[in-house]
Amino acid sequence: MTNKLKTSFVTVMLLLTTVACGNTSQKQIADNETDPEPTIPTFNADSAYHHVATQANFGPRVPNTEVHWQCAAFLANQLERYGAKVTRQETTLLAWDGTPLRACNIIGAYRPELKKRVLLCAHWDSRPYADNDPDAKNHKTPILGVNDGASGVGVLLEVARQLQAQSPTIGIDIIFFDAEDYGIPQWWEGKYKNHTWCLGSQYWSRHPHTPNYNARYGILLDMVGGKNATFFYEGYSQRTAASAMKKIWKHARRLGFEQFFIDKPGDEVTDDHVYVNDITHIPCVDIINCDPTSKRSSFGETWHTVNDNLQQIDRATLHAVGQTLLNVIYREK
Ligand code: AHN
Ligand code: ZN
Repeated sequence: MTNKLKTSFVTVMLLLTTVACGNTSQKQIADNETDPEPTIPTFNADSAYHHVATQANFGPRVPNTEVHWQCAAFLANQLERYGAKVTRQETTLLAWDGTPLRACNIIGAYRPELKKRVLLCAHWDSRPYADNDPDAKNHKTPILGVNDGASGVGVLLEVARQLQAQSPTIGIDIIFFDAEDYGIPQWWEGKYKNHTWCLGSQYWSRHPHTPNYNARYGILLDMVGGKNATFFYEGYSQRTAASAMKKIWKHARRLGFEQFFIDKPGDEVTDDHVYVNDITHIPCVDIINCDPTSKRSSFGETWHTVNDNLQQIDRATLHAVGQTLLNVIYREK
């Protein structure tokens, strides 16, 4: 080869390499562009509202009552009808005053064969005492627990319906925890006891429905149906499940729900997510209506009162939470 020929050969090779590299990077861009945007189902707030109303119509779902068992059967059936693999986890739990509570966690699994999973949960029981009612004569009356209980379950039943219609890429577990709201009442003047709330989630966390259960993260819904609800970054989730929490709020705000999902820190709340976090080490985020600036009750005017009824429920709040959840779970790969 002459020197001149050598030079042109090298030039051609260099050019070819450049072209080849150019092609590769173009192909990568093209691949990313064709990576299909997942189709996100549309949350039906009427369907969620209907499920909230059905629970309300049972009356207070207080452990050791007939209605409580009827509602458990309804919830397990409904999950089954929506195509979930259902586990009923029945046990006896000790209340703060020593009362043995017949309790039942209800678990619905979608794509149980998959390792990659997300956990969605809410408590389904209602509180035996309206101990935050302005009228002291109601302090031992059971509450209807429509926002506090039924709202989270109603949203998750509509999510279950969507999961049946369009299979998610990852596995999903929906857990309805029992005996969350049997905690020590404000009127008790005896010795204070710890860990009296969240009995069902404490039990599930120590005895998950499948051995070595794991999930990427969990999302707990609590009081997600009230008018003008505000979800601040709940403090415990912020400390222990920050990345999942940021992702949820980012999607919510992108979808236009920034009046509900507030970009500000909130209080720390004792709720089911604390036990899920502490015992299973699955980071779990609490989406909870809690306004740290409010006067009478940070959980809202009707919290643990006889007025926690269907009139407090606003479909717009159910929709904001449900549509956000669908965005989060259908984007998981
Ligand atoms: C306490 O009041 C200790 N925690 C709030 C958790 C809760 C009660 N969620 C619903 N009811
Ligand atoms: Zn409560």
